[in-house]
Amino acid sequence: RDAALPRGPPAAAEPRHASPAAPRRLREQLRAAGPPAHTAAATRQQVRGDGRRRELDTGATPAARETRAPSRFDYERFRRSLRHPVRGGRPGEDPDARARRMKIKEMMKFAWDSYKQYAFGKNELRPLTKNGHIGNMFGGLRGATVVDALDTLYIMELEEEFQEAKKWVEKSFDLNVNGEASLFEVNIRYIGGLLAAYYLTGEEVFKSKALELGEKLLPAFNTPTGIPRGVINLGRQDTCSLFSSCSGMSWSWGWASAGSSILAEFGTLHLEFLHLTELSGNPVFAEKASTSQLTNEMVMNIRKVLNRVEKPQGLYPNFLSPVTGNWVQHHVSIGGLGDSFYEYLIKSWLMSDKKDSEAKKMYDDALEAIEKHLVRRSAGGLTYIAEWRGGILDHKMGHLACFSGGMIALGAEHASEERKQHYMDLAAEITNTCHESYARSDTKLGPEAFRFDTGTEAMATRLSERYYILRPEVVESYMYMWRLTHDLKYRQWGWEVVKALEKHCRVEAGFSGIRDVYTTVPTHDNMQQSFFLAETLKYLYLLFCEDDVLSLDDWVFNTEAHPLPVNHTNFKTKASVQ
Ligand code: DMJ
Repeated sequence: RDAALPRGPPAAAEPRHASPAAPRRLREQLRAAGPPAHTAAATRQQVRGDGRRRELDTGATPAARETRAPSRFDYERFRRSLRHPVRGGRPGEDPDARARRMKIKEMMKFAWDSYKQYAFGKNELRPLTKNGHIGNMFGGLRGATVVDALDTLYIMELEEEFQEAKKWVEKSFDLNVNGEASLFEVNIRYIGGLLAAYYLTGEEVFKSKALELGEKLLPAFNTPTGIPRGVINLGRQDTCSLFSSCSGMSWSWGWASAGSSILAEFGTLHLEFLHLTELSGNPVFAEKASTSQLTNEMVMNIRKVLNRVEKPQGLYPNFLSPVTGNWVQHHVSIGGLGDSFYEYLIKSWLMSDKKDSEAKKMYDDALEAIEKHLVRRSAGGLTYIAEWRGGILDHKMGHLACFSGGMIALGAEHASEERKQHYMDLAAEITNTCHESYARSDTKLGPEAFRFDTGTEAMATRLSERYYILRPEVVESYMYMWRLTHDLKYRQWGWEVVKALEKHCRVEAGFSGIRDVYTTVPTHDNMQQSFFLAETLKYLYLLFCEDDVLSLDDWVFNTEAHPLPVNHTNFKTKASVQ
């Protein structure tokens, strides 16, 4: 989760840990296979395990793309398989809930309109200076807010705005960029956003952009273990010709110990990559993505490595070497650096229509270890999840860790009979603690991190941890807790957040994060994060919808709140390559 945000300097400024070993391996394979059949710029070749050569369409030219076979994914059949309509009001619903939902829709429209007016096509809006921000998380890609907002606009029935966003994707979303991107961020925001937009609307443009971008991420997996590195140069594939060096295409973050990869980054690919496989109609891409090759194998391979390596006390540390497949440090956290790895285990199982039992077991075992070693109760009776540093507990919980209330509730439903209630209680207690971190602040918004030591409970103790950047995790848990318990307090708590956002974060030209939640005259950070539109406003809206709007029976939300369908029917039969 969001390893790139406030933790480290930008990718471009990082010392690089090039990955010579994997390209070398690739080159050796290629040499063993003999000279290339042809060397067209847009085509590379790789050798399969069985020694046969296969072509990798880089999709570098429009002509190359046109030769792709039409998709075999049967969209209409997929839509018919959904158990509930995806959006819209329901007869007889609570008028207060409707009114609150409409207020949240107005906030979304305001956030979108402001972005459109001052920053359209840039990655984020700077609402105080009224301009756009590009940053360096997305490797030259633009329009992060457009892609992140698509499905929220659609679900909220902001039709005109959705069309504006779609048109931008069609006409201006350029994938031929050259820059260093976070594999994780591009995957959760862009691939996730495009996939969700496709599944919700059936518009081909979203699918083709997702597949094309997905291909650009594949070189990150060229490491000795197959564990991807965190940073990828999106523009460098074309320079990696058959017999020339591919090195320099991916790196580890400079701030990550000893060239390691981050658990939450390589552990947060599974949902999107399985859908890239599912949707691929391009024989070349599908071949890569099918059972034994690239995308599927890549994400399944990550699990193999994780199952092989010894876990201290059953816990998963946050840093793993992509070269040796061993842990590099013993820091464990359900917040930043670890978080969405756990989330994707339970969601992989749900998305597989409860067939991926390996993911379920990994989740169950991990949660048991977390509960035993990390979950603690404060003197004041608040349950929290501490961080673990080689056996020593740091009694701190990050805002990011607050997604775990929702995750544990989601998993509780499917726990063994004797554990169900226990996990629901744990989820409710953690969500309550996260609510306390909001309730104890002057703005009623929560800090980036809060602590349980030196007499403090659920409050930030360091100046550097007092900020709020429009993050979603607390309202995400309210949404799941509401859907799974129907306890009205979760709607009340969500409404408190709406009021606080309006009061402290709404400015003339959009919404801004604040630097200190403990003062009612907050300083704004001049940034409307794209996840505010993708997640915070979406989860708030869903909190005031009937349960069958984006029903949890039909959809799982990726870690950026982009809905991906549960695989109830085996569409792959229809969609697979001949
Ligand atoms: C989002 O990009 C995602 O939720 C990610 O998993 C964590 N960080 C941000 C929001 O806080």
